[in-house]
Amino acid sequence: MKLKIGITCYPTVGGSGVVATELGKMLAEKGHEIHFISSSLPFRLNKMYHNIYYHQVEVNSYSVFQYPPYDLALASKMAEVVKREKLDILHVHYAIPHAVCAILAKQMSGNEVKIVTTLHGTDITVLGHDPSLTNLIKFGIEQSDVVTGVSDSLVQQTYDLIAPDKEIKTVYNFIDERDYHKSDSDYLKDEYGIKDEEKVVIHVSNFRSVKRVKDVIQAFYLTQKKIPAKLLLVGDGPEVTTVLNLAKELGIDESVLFLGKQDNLAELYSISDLLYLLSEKESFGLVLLEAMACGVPCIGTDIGGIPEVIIDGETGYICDLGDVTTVAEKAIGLLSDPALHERFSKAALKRASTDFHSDTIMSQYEAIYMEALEAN
Ligand code: GMT
Repeated sequence: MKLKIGITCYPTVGGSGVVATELGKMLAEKGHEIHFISSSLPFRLNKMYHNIYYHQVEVNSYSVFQYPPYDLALASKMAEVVKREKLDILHVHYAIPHAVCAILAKQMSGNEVKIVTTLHGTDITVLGHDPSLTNLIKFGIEQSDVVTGVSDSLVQQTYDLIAPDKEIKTVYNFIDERDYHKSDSDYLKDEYGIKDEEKVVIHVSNFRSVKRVKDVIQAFYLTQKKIPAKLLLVGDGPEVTTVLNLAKELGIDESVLFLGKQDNLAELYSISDLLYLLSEKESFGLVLLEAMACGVPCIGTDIGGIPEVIIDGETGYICDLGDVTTVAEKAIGLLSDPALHERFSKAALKRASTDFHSDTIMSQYEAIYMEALEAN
């Protein structure tokens, strides 16, 4: 059955926007009609699809409003699109504000459309601690027809923090395998001045404090004492200056290459030997999956959904939060043993292409849409 699906996400660079956009593209390829309803064009929507439409939410700052009313403008646009295009499903990413906007839009448009809400992490793990928002998040979850979370850990945290009277299903994130695969991009090593004998460690994030990028620098500092290596820092955000200052203080600024935001990540993963993701909050860690799909083993913290993505001792290692010494020990062991590295790399590739394959995840979402349509 072909469906008409509205998708709302924050379309800026970030895991939830990436997943929502890739989902829309893949559903369109399966013949569904997709309507993105968001404040700007999702940044990964870089190709023409005859069955993908984009409806822009205009947020006007009339002087009558003290703050521009994004939520109301979105709900109003959702209701308009639901009615005009006869949407079957509104799939919203984030409980607040998006699920709450969808509930309003559903009421405004005659209560026919079904709401599927996907929780991504920060909506629960950060906002869920704010007592002034807990009831609103609970309302958004309970009034949705079906709710999903991107890891078992996030689902559990949602029950612990918000206690909604609603089943939440885990549907893991996925990537487009056509974009993420190992490529021959060794020329980049020359261009970045990486010597043949040097190993490459990579970290990709939005450099917010929860990503603990200073721990990445500390772990790399210990790693490069034993193994000649370069660290690629990819992304941008509030902690960049502090992080680069730390690299300078430790005397390793020559070995730390800050690349800023980049598009062709598969090429960077393809020249990398190891990825560090040492966050203090992480509901899934999409970059882990991207790296694994390019054959890169990962070291992550024992936090949130990270241990559901990395299999400790098989596709990488799990270390305690802040334990940079163990991170470095594990990294040195892996980077100095080519046979072990090869085994981890193959296992990472296999895991990315089986348990998290886009076909599997897409089928789960399609089943969820059918379940939502059957809900009263
Ligand atoms: O990582 C971020 O800070 C961005 C955030 C977002 O909302 O896009 O990412 C969250 O959703 C991603 C996609 O589901 C997950 O892979 C990230 O782990 C999650 N971030 C956190 O939980 C901090």
